Amino acid sequence: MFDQYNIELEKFNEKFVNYFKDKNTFSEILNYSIEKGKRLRAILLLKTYEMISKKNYSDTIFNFAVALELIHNYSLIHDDLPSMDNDDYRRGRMTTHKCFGESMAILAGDALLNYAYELLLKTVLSDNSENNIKAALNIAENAGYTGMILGQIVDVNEEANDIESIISMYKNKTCGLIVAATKSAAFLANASEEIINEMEKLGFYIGMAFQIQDDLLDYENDKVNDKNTYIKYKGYESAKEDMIQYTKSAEEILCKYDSDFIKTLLLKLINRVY
Ligand code: GRG
Repeated sequence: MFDQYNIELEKFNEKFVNYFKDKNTFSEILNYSIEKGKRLRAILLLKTYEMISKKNYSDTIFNFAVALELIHNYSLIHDDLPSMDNDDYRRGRMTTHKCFGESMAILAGDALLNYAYELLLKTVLSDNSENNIKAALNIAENAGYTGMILGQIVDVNEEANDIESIISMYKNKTCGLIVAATKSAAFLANASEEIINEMEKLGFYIGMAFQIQDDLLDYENDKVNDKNTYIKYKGYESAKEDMIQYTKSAEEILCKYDSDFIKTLLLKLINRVY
Protein backbone atom coordinates (compact mmCIF):
# COMPACT_ATOMS: atom_id res chain seq x y z
CA MET A 1 0.00 0.00 0.00
CA PHE A 2 1.51 3.41 0.78
CA ASP A 3 4.01 4.43 3.43
CA GLN A 4 1.60 6.20 5.74
CA TYR A 5 -0.77 3.24 5.56
CA ASN A 6 2.03 0.83 6.46
CA ILE A 7 2.87 2.96 9.48
CA GLU A 8 -0.78 2.84 10.63
CA LEU A 9 -0.94 -0.88 9.91
CA GLU A 10 2.17 -1.57 11.99
CA LYS A 11 0.84 0.57 14.82
CA PHE A 12 -2.45 -1.32 14.81
CA ASN A 13 -0.80 -4.74 14.54
CA GLU A 14 1.55 -3.99 17.45
CA LYS A 15 -1.43 -4.57 19.72
CA PHE A 16 -3.54 -6.77 17.48
CA VAL A 17 -1.17 -9.57 16.44
CA ASN A 18 -1.37 -12.39 19.02
CA TYR A 19 -4.26 -10.52 20.57
CA PHE A 20 -5.53 -13.65 22.34
CA LYS A 21 -3.01 -14.32 25.10
CA ASP A 22 -4.23 -17.56 26.73
CA LYS A 23 -1.81 -20.36 26.07
CA ASN A 24 -4.18 -22.90 24.58
CA THR A 25 -4.97 -24.32 21.16
CA PHE A 26 -8.17 -22.36 20.71
CA SER A 27 -6.37 -19.03 21.24
CA GLU A 28 -3.86 -20.14 18.61
CA ILE A 29 -6.78 -20.72 16.23
CA LEU A 30 -8.14 -17.24 16.99
CA ASN A 31 -4.74 -15.63 16.48
CA TYR A 32 -4.23 -17.55 13.21
CA SER A 33 -7.63 -16.37 11.99
CA ILE A 34 -6.97 -12.68 12.61
CA GLU A 35 -3.43 -12.59 11.15
CA LYS A 36 -2.41 -10.91 7.89
CA GLY A 37 -5.45 -8.74 7.06
CA LYS A 38 -5.22 -5.25 5.58
CA ARG A 39 -7.12 -3.87 8.63
CA LEU A 40 -8.97 -1.61 6.22
CA ARG A 41 -12.07 -1.10 8.37
CA ALA A 42 -10.11 -0.55 11.58
CA ILE A 43 -7.71 1.94 10.00
CA LEU A 44 -10.60 3.71 8.25
CA LEU A 45 -12.37 4.11 11.60
CA LEU A 46 -9.23 5.48 13.29
CA LYS A 47 -8.34 7.89 10.48
CA THR A 48 -11.94 9.08 9.99
CA TYR A 49 -12.06 9.81 13.71
CA GLU A 50 -8.82 11.82 13.44
CA MET A 51 -10.04 13.60 10.30
CA ILE A 52 -13.23 14.81 12.00
CA SER A 53 -12.01 15.43 15.56
CA LYS A 54 -8.55 16.72 14.54
CA LYS A 55 -7.24 14.74 17.53
CA ASN A 56 -5.09 11.62 17.78
CA TYR A 57 -7.07 8.53 18.62
CA SER A 58 -7.16 7.29 22.23
CA ASP A 59 -7.27 3.74 23.67
CA THR A 60 -11.07 4.00 23.74
CA ILE A 61 -11.24 4.71 20.00
CA PHE A 62 -8.67 1.96 19.36
CA ASN A 63 -10.95 -0.57 21.12
CA PHE A 64 -13.77 0.33 18.73
CA ALA A 65 -11.45 -0.30 15.78
CA VAL A 66 -10.39 -3.65 17.26
CA ALA A 67 -14.02 -4.68 17.80
CA LEU A 68 -14.87 -3.83 14.19
CA GLU A 69 -11.85 -5.74 12.90
CA LEU A 70 -12.83 -8.78 15.01
CA ILE A 71 -16.33 -8.72 13.51
CA HIS A 72 -14.85 -8.50 10.00
CA ASN A 73 -12.57 -11.47 10.72
CA TYR A 74 -15.44 -13.58 12.08
CA SER A 75 -17.41 -12.82 8.89
CA LEU A 76 -14.50 -14.00 6.73
CA ILE A 77 -14.10 -17.29 8.66
CA HIS A 78 -17.82 -18.04 8.28
CA ASP A 79 -17.92 -16.83 4.66
CA ASP A 80 -15.17 -19.33 3.77
CA LEU A 81 -17.01 -22.34 5.27
CA PRO A 82 -18.13 -25.21 2.98
CA SER A 83 -21.79 -24.25 3.48
CA MET A 84 -21.06 -20.68 2.32
CA ASP A 85 -18.32 -19.83 -0.23
CA ASN A 86 -16.33 -23.01 0.41
CA ASP A 87 -12.91 -21.40 0.07
CA ASP A 88 -9.68 -23.23 0.86
CA TYR A 89 -7.45 -20.16 0.81
CA ARG A 90 -7.62 -16.74 2.41
CA ARG A 91 -4.87 -14.14 2.79
CA GLY A 92 -2.48 -16.37 0.87
CA ARG A 93 -2.82 -19.40 3.14
CA MET A 94 -5.31 -22.04 4.25
CA THR A 95 -8.64 -20.93 5.63
CA THR A 96 -9.43 -21.58 9.30
CA HIS A 97 -11.68 -24.58 8.60
CA LYS A 98 -9.08 -26.13 6.27
CA CYS A 99 -6.44 -25.83 8.98
CA PHE A 100 -8.41 -26.66 12.12
CA GLY A 101 -11.65 -28.30 10.94
CA GLU A 102 -15.13 -26.98 10.42
CA SER A 103 -16.34 -27.16 14.04
CA MET A 104 -13.37 -25.14 15.31
CA ALA A 105 -13.83 -22.60 12.50
CA ILE A 106 -17.49 -22.06 13.37
CA LEU A 107 -16.56 -21.68 17.04
CA ALA A 108 -13.64 -19.35 16.22
CA GLY A 109 -16.01 -17.09 14.25
CA ASP A 110 -18.53 -17.18 17.11
CA ALA A 111 -15.80 -16.38 19.62
CA LEU A 112 -14.46 -13.38 17.64
CA LEU A 113 -17.97 -12.00 17.27
CA ASN A 114 -18.78 -12.43 20.95
CA TYR A 115 -15.46 -11.01 22.05
CA ALA A 116 -16.04 -7.94 19.86
CA TYR A 117 -19.21 -7.13 21.79
CA GLU A 118 -17.55 -7.96 25.11
CA LEU A 119 -14.86 -5.41 24.25
CA LEU A 120 -17.40 -2.81 23.11
CA LEU A 121 -19.40 -3.24 26.33
CA LYS A 122 -16.29 -3.03 28.54
CA THR A 123 -15.18 0.10 26.67
CA VAL A 124 -18.57 1.75 26.93
CA LEU A 125 -18.80 0.78 30.61
CA SER A 126 -15.59 2.68 31.36
CA ASP A 127 -16.67 5.70 29.29
CA ASN A 128 -20.43 5.67 28.89
CA SER A 129 -20.88 8.88 26.91
CA GLU A 130 -23.88 8.95 24.58
CA ASN A 131 -21.51 9.16 21.58
CA ASN A 132 -19.75 5.95 22.55
CA ILE A 133 -23.05 4.12 23.03
CA LYS A 134 -24.32 5.36 19.64
CA ALA A 135 -21.06 4.29 17.97
CA ALA A 136 -21.32 0.79 19.47
CA LEU A 137 -24.97 0.50 18.43
CA ASN A 138 -24.08 1.64 14.92
CA ILE A 139 -21.47 -1.11 14.59
CA ALA A 140 -23.98 -3.71 15.86
CA GLU A 141 -26.67 -2.56 13.42
CA ASN A 142 -24.40 -2.48 10.39
CA ALA A 143 -23.00 -5.94 11.19
CA GLY A 144 -26.36 -7.46 12.09
CA TYR A 145 -29.39 -8.98 10.44
CA THR A 146 -30.45 -5.71 8.81
CA GLY A 147 -26.87 -5.05 7.62
CA MET A 148 -24.02 -7.36 6.66
CA ILE A 149 -25.86 -10.57 7.58
CA LEU A 150 -28.87 -9.55 5.47
CA GLY A 151 -26.55 -9.00 2.49
CA GLN A 152 -24.99 -12.40 3.06
CA ILE A 153 -28.46 -14.06 3.17
CA VAL A 154 -29.38 -12.50 -0.19
CA ASP A 155 -26.03 -13.62 -1.61
CA VAL A 156 -26.21 -17.21 -0.31
CA ASN A 157 -29.81 -17.59 -1.53
CA GLU A 158 -28.85 -16.04 -4.90
CA GLU A 159 -31.79 -13.68 -4.58
CA ALA A 160 -30.22 -10.64 -6.29
CA ASN A 161 -31.26 -10.93 -9.93
CA ASP A 162 -31.23 -7.34 -11.17
CA ILE A 163 -29.00 -4.31 -10.73
CA GLU A 164 -31.15 -2.70 -7.98
CA SER A 165 -31.05 -5.81 -5.81
CA ILE A 166 -27.32 -6.26 -6.50
CA ILE A 167 -26.71 -2.70 -5.24
CA SER A 168 -28.89 -3.37 -2.20
CA MET A 169 -26.98 -6.62 -1.50
CA TYR A 170 -23.60 -4.83 -1.79
CA LYS A 171 -24.90 -2.00 0.38
CA ASN A 172 -25.50 -4.46 3.19
CA LYS A 173 -22.87 -7.14 2.69
CA THR A 174 -19.78 -5.16 1.72
CA CYS A 175 -20.63 -1.58 2.66
CA GLY A 176 -22.09 -2.56 6.07
CA LEU A 177 -18.81 -2.75 7.95
CA ILE A 178 -17.25 0.10 5.95
CA VAL A 179 -20.17 2.36 6.88
CA ALA A 180 -19.75 1.09 10.45
CA ALA A 181 -16.16 2.39 10.30
CA THR A 182 -16.88 5.87 8.95
CA LYS A 183 -20.19 6.48 10.74
CA SER A 184 -19.20 5.16 14.16
CA ALA A 185 -16.05 7.31 13.87
CA ALA A 186 -18.32 10.33 13.38
CA PHE A 187 -20.28 9.46 16.53
CA LEU A 188 -17.04 8.97 18.47
CA ALA A 189 -15.82 12.38 17.27
CA ASN A 190 -19.04 14.01 18.53
CA ALA A 191 -19.86 15.17 14.99
CA SER A 192 -22.94 17.10 13.91
CA GLU A 193 -25.88 15.26 12.35
CA GLU A 194 -24.85 16.62 8.96
CA ILE A 195 -21.35 15.14 9.26
CA ILE A 196 -22.73 11.83 10.58
CA ASN A 197 -24.95 11.55 7.49
CA GLU A 198 -22.06 12.51 5.25
CA MET A 199 -19.88 9.80 6.80
CA GLU A 200 -22.62 7.24 6.17
CA LYS A 201 -22.58 8.22 2.47
CA LEU A 202 -18.78 8.15 2.42
CA GLY A 203 -18.77 4.56 3.72
CA PHE A 204 -21.34 3.55 1.12
CA TYR A 205 -19.36 5.10 -1.76
CA ILE A 206 -16.05 3.56 -0.61
CA GLY A 207 -17.73 0.18 -0.09
CA MET A 208 -19.34 0.20 -3.54
CA ALA A 209 -16.10 1.22 -5.27
CA PHE A 210 -14.24 -1.49 -3.32
CA GLN A 211 -16.77 -4.22 -4.19
CA ILE A 212 -17.10 -3.29 -7.89
CA GLN A 213 -13.29 -3.28 -8.17
CA ASP A 214 -13.35 -6.77 -6.62
CA ASP A 215 -15.89 -7.84 -9.27
CA LEU A 216 -13.71 -6.36 -12.03
CA LEU A 217 -10.73 -8.34 -10.73
CA ASP A 218 -12.76 -11.58 -10.47
CA TYR A 219 -14.58 -11.03 -13.77
CA GLU A 220 -13.34 -14.11 -15.69
CA ASN A 221 -13.88 -16.49 -12.80
CA ASP A 222 -17.32 -15.08 -11.92
CA LYS A 223 -18.40 -15.36 -15.58
CA VAL A 224 -17.53 -19.07 -15.67
CA ASN A 225 -19.55 -19.60 -12.47
CA ASP A 226 -22.41 -17.35 -13.67
CA LYS A 227 -22.15 -15.43 -10.37
CA ASN A 228 -24.64 -12.65 -9.67
CA THR A 229 -22.42 -9.57 -9.73
CA TYR A 230 -22.64 -5.93 -10.72
CA ILE A 231 -20.92 -6.72 -14.03
CA LYS A 232 -23.43 -9.44 -14.93
CA TYR A 233 -26.22 -6.85 -15.00
CA LYS A 234 -24.31 -3.76 -16.16
CA GLY A 235 -21.46 -5.05 -18.28
CA TYR A 236 -17.72 -4.69 -17.66
CA GLU A 237 -17.12 -1.18 -19.05
CA SER A 238 -20.20 0.33 -17.45
CA ALA A 239 -19.31 -1.28 -14.09
CA LYS A 240 -15.84 0.28 -14.38
CA GLU A 241 -17.38 3.71 -15.04
CA ASP A 242 -19.69 3.32 -12.03
CA MET A 243 -16.75 2.32 -9.83
CA ILE A 244 -14.98 5.53 -10.89
CA GLN A 245 -18.17 7.51 -10.23
CA TYR A 246 -18.50 6.06 -6.70
CA THR A 247 -14.87 7.01 -6.10
CA LYS A 248 -15.53 10.58 -7.29
CA SER A 249 -18.56 10.84 -5.01
CA ALA A 250 -16.39 9.75 -2.06
CA GLU A 251 -13.72 12.29 -3.08
CA GLU A 252 -16.31 15.08 -3.22
CA ILE A 253 -17.12 14.44 0.43
CA LEU A 254 -13.46 14.14 1.40
CA CYS A 255 -12.64 17.49 -0.27
CA LYS A 256 -14.34 19.26 2.61
CA TYR A 257 -11.88 17.76 5.10
CA ASP A 258 -8.17 17.54 5.67
CA SER A 259 -8.20 13.98 4.41
CA ASP A 260 -5.10 13.16 2.38
CA PHE A 261 -4.73 9.81 4.09
CA ILE A 262 -8.24 8.56 3.24
CA LYS A 263 -8.08 10.00 -0.31
CA THR A 264 -4.83 8.11 -0.98
CA LEU A 265 -6.24 4.97 0.63
CA LEU A 266 -9.28 5.15 -1.64
CA LEU A 267 -7.11 5.49 -4.76
CA LYS A 268 -4.97 2.54 -3.67
CA LEU A 269 -8.06 0.41 -3.09
CA ILE A 270 -9.56 1.02 -6.48
CA ASN A 271 -6.25 0.61 -8.26
CA ARG A 272 -5.40 -2.65 -6.52
CA VAL A 273 -4.67 -5.62 -8.75
CA TYR A 274 -5.54 -8.43 -6.29
C1 GRG B 1 -20.61 -14.70 6.97
C2 GRG B 1 -22.28 -13.17 8.05
C3 GRG B 1 -21.23 -13.39 7.05
C4 GRG B 1 -20.90 -12.38 6.25
C5 GRG B 1 -19.84 -12.41 5.24
C6 GRG B 1 -17.46 -11.87 3.74
C7 GRG B 1 -18.54 -10.87 3.80
C8 GRG B 1 -19.74 -11.05 4.67
C9 GRG B 1 -18.43 -9.78 3.12
C10 GRG B 1 -17.27 -9.53 2.25
C11 GRG B 1 -17.83 -9.20 0.94
C12 GRG B 1 -16.79 -9.33 -0.09
C13 GRG B 1 -16.50 -10.65 -0.68
C14 GRG B 1 -16.19 -8.25 -0.50
C15 GRG B 1 -15.21 -8.26 -1.54
C16 GRG B 1 -14.03 -7.60 -1.11
C17 GRG B 1 -13.17 -8.45 -0.24
C18 GRG B 1 -12.09 -9.21 -0.89
C19 GRG B 1 -13.37 -8.45 1.05
C20 GRG B 1 -12.46 -9.01 2.05
O1 GRG B 1 -12.09 -7.90 2.78
P1 GRG B 1 -10.61 -7.37 2.83
O2 GRG B 1 -10.00 -7.36 1.46
O3 GRG B 1 -9.97 -8.53 3.70
O4 GRG B 1 -10.61 -6.07 3.57
P2 GRG B 1 -8.64 -8.58 4.58
O5 GRG B 1 -8.11 -9.99 4.37
O6 GRG B 1 -7.66 -7.55 4.13
O7 GRG B 1 -9.08 -8.37 5.99
